[in-house]
Amino acid sequence: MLQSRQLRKYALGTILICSSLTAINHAQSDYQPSPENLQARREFQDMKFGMFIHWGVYSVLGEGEWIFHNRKLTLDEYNRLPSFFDPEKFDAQAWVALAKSAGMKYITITSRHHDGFAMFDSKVSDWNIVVRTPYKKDPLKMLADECHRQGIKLFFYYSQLDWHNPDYYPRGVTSWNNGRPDHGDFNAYLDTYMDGQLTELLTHYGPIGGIWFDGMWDKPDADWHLATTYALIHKLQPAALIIPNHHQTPKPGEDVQTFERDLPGQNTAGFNTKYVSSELPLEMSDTLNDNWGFNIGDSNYKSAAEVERRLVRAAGNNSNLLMNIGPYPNGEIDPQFVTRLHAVGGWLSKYGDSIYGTRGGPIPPGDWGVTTQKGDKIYVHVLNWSAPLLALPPISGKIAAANSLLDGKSITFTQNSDGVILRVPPVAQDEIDRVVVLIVNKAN
Ligand code: JFZ
Repeated sequence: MLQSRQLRKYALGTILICSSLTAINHAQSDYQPSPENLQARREFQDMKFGMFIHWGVYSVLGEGEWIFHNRKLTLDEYNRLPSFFDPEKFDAQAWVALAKSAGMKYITITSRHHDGFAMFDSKVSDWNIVVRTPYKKDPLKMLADECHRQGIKLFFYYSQLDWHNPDYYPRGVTSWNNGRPDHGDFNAYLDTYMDGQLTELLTHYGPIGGIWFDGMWDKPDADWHLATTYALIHKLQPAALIIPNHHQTPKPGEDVQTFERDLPGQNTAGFNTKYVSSELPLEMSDTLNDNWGFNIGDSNYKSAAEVERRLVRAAGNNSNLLMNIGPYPNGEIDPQFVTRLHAVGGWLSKYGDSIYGTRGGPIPPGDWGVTTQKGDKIYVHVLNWSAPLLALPPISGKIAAANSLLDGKSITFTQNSDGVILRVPPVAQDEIDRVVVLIVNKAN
């Protein structure tokens, strides 16, 4: 763990320096999002809460998805791993039902991570689950079918960084000597291998929510052929959203700006950009414990209340929350995750109106809480305020009524040119978010 964090810090420094010096990628510069794409962006924003899933052959070793790198394994050693990855308990129906019961509206799953191992039936390379594992089946196909059946959108995480393919050459900042030859054809890697797999993912699994890219930071100076890759995706499925985790200002052709383990613009993690797009939908990803992939030594689970708070803060910052779980190698999901997700779903069944379909509200987020809005309603989420009166800055429009979301009881308020004062209800038992609904007659 420590080792991997240190390395990431090192990698990060290099990335920041390199990326500030060079304009690296020629993205899809003449990109005009199609009407379907713009519609998909709005639907994406409405969904607000998604399930991130990191699952691969690395899950067997129970030390996260960077184990190949962290243990400095050779190719020959890592190649043994798929032969004992056999997720006999994988149940697509149960996974999707779990996401739904948590109030999540979409799933983003690793179709392949940095080990390059395709968790789907790929004809482009035999380094995939169907050929190399005793399981022999395509879990992404089962998951896609089940998502379509249960009305959940499915996105594919796809690592552009590859620790396995020799054509990923020259190698990047995370490389080590794992036995790959000192030559390779990066253009073939991008145009044949990667675009070939992306074509499979966008043609064999029905309508897909989009592709969540990760790993460009490994070779910040490389030409990633983004223009052709992004155009290919938008051609195959115009509504598919391109969501790059490159921690930089969005490039043309990209449809969502995503932030890793941080609220948009708040770079506490140290590797996110402070620039926040006012145009693109926003997303932040986070982990339910401290790891993405299954780590047997990680019991640092966030409580349901903590997840709810993060979701509310994300929504108040006009962002989605993509919350990660790392399933076991046998396909089961840690019961510790399950109980927490069920609890969050229970909370959302009461408070969901103030989250789903909303956008960030008119009042800047503060330590006290955030606001969201939808139609003529402003939802005031009081997360951290112990006094009976809460004073807020002025808002445009006249408040016609103020009610507590939980019980519909009316809330006393005053509104004048100085702002709005609410008499917030006392905290009910264990209530993490007191939501006051303001009905506002918009000023003309
Ligand atoms: C990346 C992956 O490496 C990680 O395994 C996981 O999939 C996450 C969602 O995305 O995480 C990163 C990427 C880059 C840095 C740190 C974490 N970085 O540059 O410091």
